[in-house]
Amino acid sequence: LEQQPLLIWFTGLSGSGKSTLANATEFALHQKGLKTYLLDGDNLRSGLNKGLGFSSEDRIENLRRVGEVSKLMLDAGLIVIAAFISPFRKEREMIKELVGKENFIEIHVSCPLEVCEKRDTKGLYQKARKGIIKDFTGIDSPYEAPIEADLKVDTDSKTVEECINNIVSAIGKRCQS
Ligand code: GGZ
Repeated sequence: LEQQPLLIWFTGLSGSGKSTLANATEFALHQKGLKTYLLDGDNLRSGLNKGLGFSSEDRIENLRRVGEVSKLMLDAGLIVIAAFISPFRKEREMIKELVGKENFIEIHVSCPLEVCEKRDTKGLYQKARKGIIKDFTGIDSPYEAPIEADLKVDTDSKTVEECINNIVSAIGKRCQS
């Protein structure tokens, strides 16, 4: 694998495993001596995107800024790993166009809603069901699954290790072409 500008985009429901896989992907790429930067809700929504909530408008603006920041980082030659629910096909498409499709890999972190809800690592699904949190993805806000992702990993039936092997091999194939 060679250092080349690349945006590795993870999309999926809350609790699907995006952050886990994004972190493990970053670790695997570091092991190969590559320079990466990880963008996710935690580091963006607390800073640059502070003040944005979860209405469709705010999610669109959140993702627009993520796209622009990613583009700057690609210009600096980094491999950017982004983990956002990014529920709308149109915005994912826009980001792909913005950075250039040759620099974009879309990974669908697929996991049934029931399983994400059962995991409920942060107790957010329970709050959403009770109506304490509004506009929660999968409950009262939509998620549009990718139709043709570069790679789909099923975190319900596969181990983290299996998913990472598939992800690294997809990245490797892309970097050769
Ligand atoms: C979805 C929410 C919501 C609502 C708070 N809907 O599983 P998490 O906790 O750690 O990750 C989720 C994160 C989603 O932020 P993103 O920036 O990835 O979303 S988007 O791409 O749609 O802009 C979740 C938490 O924020 N969270 N409220 N209502 N997720």
